[in-house]
Amino acid sequence: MGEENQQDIVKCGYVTIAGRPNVGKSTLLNAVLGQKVSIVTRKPQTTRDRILAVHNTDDRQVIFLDTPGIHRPQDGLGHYMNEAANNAILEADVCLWLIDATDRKRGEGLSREERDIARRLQQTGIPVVIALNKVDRMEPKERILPLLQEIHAMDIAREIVPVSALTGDGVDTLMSLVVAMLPEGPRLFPRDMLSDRADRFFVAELVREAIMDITHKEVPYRTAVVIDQFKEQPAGTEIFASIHVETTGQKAIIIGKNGEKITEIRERARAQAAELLGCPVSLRLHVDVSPDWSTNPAGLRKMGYE
Ligand SMILES: Nc1nc2c(ncn2[C@@H]2O[C@H](COP(=O)(O)OP(=O)(O)OP(=O)(O)O)[C@@H](O)[C@H]2O)c(=O)[nH]1
Ligand SMILES: [Mg+2]
Repeated sequence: MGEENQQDIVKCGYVTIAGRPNVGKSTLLNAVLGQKVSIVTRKPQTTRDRILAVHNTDDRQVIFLDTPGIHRPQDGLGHYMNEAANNAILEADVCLWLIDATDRKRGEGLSREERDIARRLQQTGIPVVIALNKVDRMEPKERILPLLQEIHAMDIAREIVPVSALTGDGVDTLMSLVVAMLPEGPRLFPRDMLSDRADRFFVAELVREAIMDITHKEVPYRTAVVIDQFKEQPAGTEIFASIHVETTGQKAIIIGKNGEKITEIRERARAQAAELLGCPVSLRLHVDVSPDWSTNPAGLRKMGYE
């Protein structure tokens, strides 16, 4: 292991997982890694930043970039998210374009937004593999055929693979095809490295995930989480985090009647953080009003989106 093994020649390269919001990009990444690196919710625009995660086996090192869903931006945060996704695509050896095969908004074939993505990918010249996700929800299975035919006719993808990131169906096949397209070389990252992010980033994300699941309407989209203190003590890790919202109304929603909401958010995030860190965690949350943080550059910077 260690030094010597890192010099082995393996299939090694960058695979960017890109696509529209909510198609299952982060679910797929977690499924391949066999652990949760990227937060997942039922709501679109969950992932806000490029997240690097490394999948090592004896014969491969796949460096995944999970990305925010490409959408029509409404504010500074939306622009930031799209740019993070587009930049990550340019880093890819292979772009894994995930499409929700069950999205009825498209009608029979690709939507206009999806055709925009196709055009952009074609312009980059980067090899594309398309995964048609959520096939577990597709009844009857033949409903996928018009979409398959349209994508096939566009000649944009080297491979088109139906998968379910949720059940794992087709994921091994997908990965074999993607890995076969990667260059050969020495590992670019240490074998024991999972991500380029520190634990405090993941804890902030877990708090945001709990908020996105527990609150509704505009609140999930106006919330950012910043870790103020992260103290590793012999008895466990003590974490102080600020939840930033834009209005006092949103603050009241997050706190809830008699503090019930914030207690629920804290308990959920604390339990997940303890699992992630493998030690007891004490989590203190504070809710702050930062007007317009999602629209102005200074606000975005303060929340770590720069
Ligand atoms: N039925 C089904 N649901 C899935 C599948 N993959 C993902 N989902 C669900 O789709 C929703 C969105 O999943 P995410 O992984 O957060 O999607 P994403 O593409 O990362 O979304 P953004 O980060 O917002 O762009 C969640 O509720 C997932 O459980 C699948 O294969 N089948
Ligand atoms: Mg995501």
